[in-house]
Amino acid sequence: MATSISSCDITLKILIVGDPSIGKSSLIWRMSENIFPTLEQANINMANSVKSKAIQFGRKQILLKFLDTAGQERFRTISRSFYSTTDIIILSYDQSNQSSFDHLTQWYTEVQRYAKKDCYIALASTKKESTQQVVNPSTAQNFANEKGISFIETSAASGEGVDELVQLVVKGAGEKLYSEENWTKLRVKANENPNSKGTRGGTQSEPRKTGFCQIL
Ligand SMILES: Nc1nc2c(ncn2[C@@H]2O[C@H](COP(=O)(O)OP(=O)(O)OP(=O)(O)O)[C@@H](O)[C@H]2O)c(=O)[nH]1
Ligand SMILES: [Mg+2]
Repeated sequence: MATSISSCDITLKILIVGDPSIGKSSLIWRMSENIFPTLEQANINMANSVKSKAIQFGRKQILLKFLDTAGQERFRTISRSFYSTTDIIILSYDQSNQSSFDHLTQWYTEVQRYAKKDCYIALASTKKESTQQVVNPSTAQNFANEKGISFIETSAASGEGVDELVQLVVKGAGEKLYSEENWTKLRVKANENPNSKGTRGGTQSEPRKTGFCQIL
């Protein structure tokens, strides 16, 4: 049964899965704090820690909680408890690493097996700005089409595609988890909000705006 979103703010848990060293932690840092972390930052304190970010959607605040797999993916398997509590799974591969793309099928099978039925799944590449591109984006797009999921190219280093990825998964998960009617009402409110006109960037004194979401 759809949960009413008129009475409560929403928390969405996000898990990024994919091969080791493809930039999962860096993408979490970029999505949550809008910075590209040093290697040390990306690795320290990520085990057992959850990064959070509040985004404003109309008059509602949505809390995004990013779960980091902290090395579990080395065995190409992740604790089932991660999957069972996650609302959004971002399947990821590195555009400069062919085998990380080749392993997507295995990751997708695992996600299908253990994720919640109403979990929203999307495909995101990493390292889009890298000069060592080996995976053709159209091949990834075909993979996504086959699975019926959306695909976005991103770079934690340059920030490309990251806001779009946040918008995509929040909208996708919202529509999947909450009734279409309630989510549509919320979207109307978002459009009424003069601060959510879709400008990207923003100054330091004003919150960064990303499409219909305003990043707090
Ligand atoms: N060029 C480029 N390098 C990146 C990008 N994102 C991450 N990296 C680099 O890729 C390496 C791995 O990044 P992490 O974020 O630690 O990757 P991870 O998938 O979390 O790695 P593990 O947790 O060890 O599996 C680091 O050297 C990062 O600096 C990116 O967008 N572009
Ligand atoms: Mg990591």
